[in-house]
Order: sequence, then C-alpha cells, then structure tokens
Amino acid sequence: MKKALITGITGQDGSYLAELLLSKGYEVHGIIRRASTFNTDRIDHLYKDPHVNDVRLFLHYGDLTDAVQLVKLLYKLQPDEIYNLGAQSHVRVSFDVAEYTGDVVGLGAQRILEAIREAGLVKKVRYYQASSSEMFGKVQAVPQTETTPFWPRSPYGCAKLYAHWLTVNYRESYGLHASSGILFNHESPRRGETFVTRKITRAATRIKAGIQDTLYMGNLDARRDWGYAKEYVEMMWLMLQQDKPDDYVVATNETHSVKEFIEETFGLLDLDWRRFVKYDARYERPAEVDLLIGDPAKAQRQLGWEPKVRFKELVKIMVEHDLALARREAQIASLV
Ligand code: NDP
Ligand code: GDR
Repeated sequence: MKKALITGITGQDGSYLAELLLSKGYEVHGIIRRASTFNTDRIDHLYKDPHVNDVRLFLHYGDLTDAVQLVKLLYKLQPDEIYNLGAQSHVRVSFDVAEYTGDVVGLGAQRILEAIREAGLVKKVRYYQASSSEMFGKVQAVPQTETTPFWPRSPYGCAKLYAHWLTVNYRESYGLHASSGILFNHESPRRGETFVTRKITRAATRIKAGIQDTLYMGNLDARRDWGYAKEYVEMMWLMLQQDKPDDYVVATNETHSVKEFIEETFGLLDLDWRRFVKYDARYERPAEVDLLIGDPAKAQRQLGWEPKVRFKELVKIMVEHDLALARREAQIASLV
C-alpha cells in the first residue's frame, strides 16, 4: 500500500486529494493545525475512529513553521509521496501578514524539502509543490505557459515563487523527484468563503433566499482562468506517477472577468446583480494581477489531461450547492 503525506489536508484541495488517494487504495496522512475550534469540516466525512479496523486516513498535529515536527513525521511515516498544499493562501491577506505568509508559503516548502534530506528520503519520496499562477502576476505574455517569465505582484506570489524555484533546485541539486503544478484558480463548493467566486455564490444565493441584501466587492475587471478543484487534484497525482519530475501549467485556457462571474451567478438565480452589488475599496489590492489565462498544452500532451468542467458548469455547480445551503439557513432563521 502506497503512503502519502498531505500538508493542507483540511483545505479545499487537500480534502479532494485525500478523497482521490483513498479511492486509489493509499494510506493517507495529513498534517493539521491545532485550533480552538474544529477546522476539519472538509474531511470529516473521510475520517474514521482510529480504534476500528480498516483505517487508512491518519491526522497528525504539525505546522509548516515547525521544522522539527516535520523531520520527526517524515522519519516516522517514511511516505512514498508528499503533497505540499499547506499555505496562507489568500492573496489580499498576504499584504497584511506578509512576513507570516513568507514563512509558511516560502520557508515552509524549504522546511519540508530539508526534512526530506534529513530523513534520508531523497531517493524514495516523490514531492509535489502547489505552485500558482499568481507567480506570473504582471502580464508578460498570454496565454501563460511553463516558460512565461514570472513577475509576482503580492507577498503571496513572491513566496510561492521562492518555493517554486526551491523545488526546481532540489530536483537539480539532489535528484529529488520533485514536481511543481502551476495551477490557475480552481474553485468548488468547498472553496473558502472569502475567495471571490465563493463569496459571490454564497452572497447571491443568500440574497435569493431573502437573508442578505448587499454584496460588497472590489475590482470587477480582473480576469481569471477558473477551473474545477476536484479535477485539478488528479493532476497533482498524475505528476507524481511520471518517471521524470517536471513542472506543468494546469488551466482551462479560458478567461473571464469577476464581473462575468457575477453576471452568470445572478443570472442563474434570475436576479439583477446591479441592484445588489456595491463597491468597497477595502477589497482592492495594493498591486493587482489583471489577466490570467493558462495554456495547459504540456499537461495535455505529457499527462493526457484535459479539463472537463468549464466556466458555466463550474458556476452552476457552486450555485446549486450554495442555494441549498442558503435555503437551510433561511429555514433555521425562520425557526428562531
Ligand atoms: P486553502 O486555503 O483552502 O487551504 C490551505 C491549507 O493550508 C489548509 O489546510 C490550512 O490549514 C493549511 N495551512 C495554513 N497555514 C498552515 C501552516 N502554517 N502549517 C500547515 N498548514 C497550514 O487552499 P487551497 O486548498 O485552495 O489551495 C491548496 C494549495 O494550492 C495552497 O498552497 C494554495 O496556495 C495553492 N494554490 C491554490 C489555488 C487555488 O485556486 N485554489 C491555485 C494555485 C495554487 P487550516 O485549515 O488549519 O487553516
Ligand atoms: P486570487 O483569488 O487572488 O486570484 O488567488 P481571489 O478569488 O481572492 O481573487 C480573484 C480576483 O477577484 C478580485 N476581487 C475580489 N477578491 C476577493 N477575494 N474578494 C473580493 O471582494 C473581490 N472583489 C474583486 C481580486 O482583486 C482578484 O483579482 C487565488 C488563491 O486561491 C491563491 O491561493 C491561488 O494561488 C490563486 O488563486 C491562483
């Protein structure tokens, strides 16, 4: 049985990846952070009491800022694959907590890579780094490919770039099987509620259910290449199944503005978005990434991967999920 370790297992991608690996027969280990409230909502359906038989999901306390614990875990677990998905992943927030973001996102990757060496796993383990289209930042070329020059526009983007080049460097320096997935924005009903797509689908469906009346937004002109998270985690796994490690752009090759996402969402709900959406400067960023559109030709060619869920279907999946949620909320509100 193959053994995988996932950092960021409680996040959107971590939860889908854990599902995928369990379905493939893996023993899955995840690092979770201690919090005063439970933060395992997205993986609770996968968790089994460790006292019963046939348990294949195990959770360990740890943190990407805690090098000693990372080394101890790698020694103990001796995983075949490591997926480094843990991050302070909010771009706007990274301007507020810049140092912390650099610590977790940039040095966090370094700590794991060093832990791999320290635990003597360089020849055994395969490493996946969650790189980001935010590394492209200021537009240098469209569509963006693996060879487009990087120009990050936030502390988050800079930290991801550091982690990305470290991944390349450990591959070149030590022969580590280390791959970077340069993933463009990917969304789902499990997306955090402060990222733009989920913020929109949550608000619009709550407006439809009569429990919210306004949605405050920042820059509506930014354009993103939005795909479906559940599909994108398959790519992470595929990269680690290749004989040779490499870096791949994962995207849909389609771009839409935030305004188009709003129009599509409110349109599905028969609502006129102009009545409900208001501007609030607090959601603007000191520097913006204006246009992202990725060319996944290399992934298609070498990994045989093609995105299936496109923009309209993605919006529909999220709206249907959030409408059911908003109706439950409205029902509860009417009882109290
Ligand atoms: P989420 O924000 O949903 O999840 C982030 C995960 O990282 C959570 O499990 C979180 O734990 C964990 N985490 C945060 N800080 C630490 C820390 N100090 N130590 C250990 N774990 C920590 O992100 P996504 O699932 O959307 O993204 C997964 C990865 O992919 C991230 O690295 C992200 O930057 C990157 N990425 C995401 C894209 C996207 O569009 N979704 C696109 C490209 C890259 P907790 O639950 O305790 O907060
Ligand atoms: P992004 O995602 O910064 O691309 O990073 P986000 O959904 O936060 O923003 C997308 C675009 O929408 C604009 N925007 C707003 N964004 C938020 N969050 N809230 C608002 O009210 C709002 N109004 C307009 C933003 O300015 C931006 O242009 C995501 C994260 O998942 C990263 O971790 C990941 O690496 C990249 O995607 C690829």
